[in-house]
Amino acid sequence: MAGLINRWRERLPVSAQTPVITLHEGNTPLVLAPRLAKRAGLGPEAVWLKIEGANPTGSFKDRGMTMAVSKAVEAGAKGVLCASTGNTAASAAAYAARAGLRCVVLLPEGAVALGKLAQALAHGAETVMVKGNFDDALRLAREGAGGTWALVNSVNPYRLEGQKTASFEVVEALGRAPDYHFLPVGNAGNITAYWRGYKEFDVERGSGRPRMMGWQAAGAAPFILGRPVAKPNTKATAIRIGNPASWDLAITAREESRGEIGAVTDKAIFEAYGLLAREDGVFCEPSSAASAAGLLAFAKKGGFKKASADLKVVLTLTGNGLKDPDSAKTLKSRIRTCSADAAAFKRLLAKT
Ligand code: AN7
Repeated sequence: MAGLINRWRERLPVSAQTPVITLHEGNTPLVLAPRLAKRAGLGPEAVWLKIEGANPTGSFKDRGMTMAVSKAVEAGAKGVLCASTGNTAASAAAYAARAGLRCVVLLPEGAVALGKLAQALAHGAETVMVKGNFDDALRLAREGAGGTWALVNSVNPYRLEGQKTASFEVVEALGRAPDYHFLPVGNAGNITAYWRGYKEFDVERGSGRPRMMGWQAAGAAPFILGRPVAKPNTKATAIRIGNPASWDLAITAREESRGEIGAVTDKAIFEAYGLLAREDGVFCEPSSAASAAGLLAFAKKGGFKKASADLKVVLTLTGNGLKDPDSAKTLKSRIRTCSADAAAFKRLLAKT
């Protein structure tokens, strides 16, 4: 059955009366990354990528949005509202269009990747550029919510319920929970949701629990500083968030799982972004690559020293690389020109 509500209905807060607004999200690929594994000093079958960019709007947000929008329709909402660094807006716009609801998205002006803005506009979202950062936009969204406006940021409890299904899929694919789960952290909803999903399956099936390994950009790392960051700054705009909404829940996930939340520089994030694309063939957006940068940093400091032979590490790649063409242009790449002439092209091919 298509879509994650139909697939996981008995584990989600829905009833037979809940209208299912779906674009067939979920059921995303879990793909080995042997080259990245090698760079981390691990075996060729140790590192797996959960490709959330394969969701309908190109990010993991669709898992939460199918739930949030379905429940909004069930509750009689006339519109949905969100603040967003881009992906939540793209997803809300698509699911609201599908449901026939109004959709208002609040975006930090000048700090949203082009593809995400294109998605919001294409799906007809009423797009508002806020003169401030994401945290300012979320404050406005919270103020505007209520009445017939449903807030669909991850403070909406249905969002995390939808997102926890990614853990179910990982456990089903691997036959058990991984030993470590690496993912980027912005508002900290996803790390919370994954941990919830793993615990739920472990209680019922004894499938085990990973250490949750969350990664922030060094310029937007409130969890590392231990307090909100007033002016978060990173080129990984999706995680340019200074005051995470799910602060306490993320700390709980870290502590219960004996995990870590660390920070990686933009330089490390963009290096990992290029490596994933060139060496393992997976094009994610820069923020997603924080998980790979975190893996490499953790490996470098000797984090895997006592690893067992069948170690399993999963990285969530949260969004599709196509969303952010401007960042892609910063990658080391080469374009040559050629006249429309076969001989000229053959000469070009002969040169390296
Ligand atoms: C690609 O769209 O917050 O820690 O407004 O787009 O659950 O917030 C996006 C976040 C990671 C961080 N990777 O996840 C938004 C927004 C990508 C993202 C995150 C986001 P959370």
